[in-house]
Amino acid sequence: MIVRQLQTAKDSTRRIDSTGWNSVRMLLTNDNMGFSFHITTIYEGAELEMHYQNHLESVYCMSGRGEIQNVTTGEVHPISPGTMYALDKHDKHILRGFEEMSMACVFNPPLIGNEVHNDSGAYELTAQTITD
Ligand code: 9YT
Repeated sequence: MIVRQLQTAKDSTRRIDSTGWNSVRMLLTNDNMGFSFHITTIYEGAELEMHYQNHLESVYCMSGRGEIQNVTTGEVHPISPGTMYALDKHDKHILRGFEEMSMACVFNPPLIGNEVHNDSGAYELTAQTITD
């Protein structure tokens, strides 16, 4: 069994900071769960264009408000506490935070460690492993 505390993980290398967001990577590849699990904070005013070409991602909003736009179709969906979205088609999207949002995110295949978005908004399948 694996048990970790968000507060402890936040103060470790599991916390990744990037422009407009930070992510605390609670479960990663080397936990052998078949997915990774992150608690991500999207900052107020963030506008993030992403395209996870190598991963499937599901996101659940725990707090805050924003929206997600499907870049291909132009469709916009509001996000508030209780909203889940799944990028089942590797959908290119723009995530906007109208307020700071706290999100629970799952990635398949699991992230390895310290991934941040590349120029096309994807995570590469290589990264530095986090062990603790
Ligand atoms: C919700 C979202 O896609 N945020 C970007 C960060 C990502 N979820 C991560 O690495 O945890």
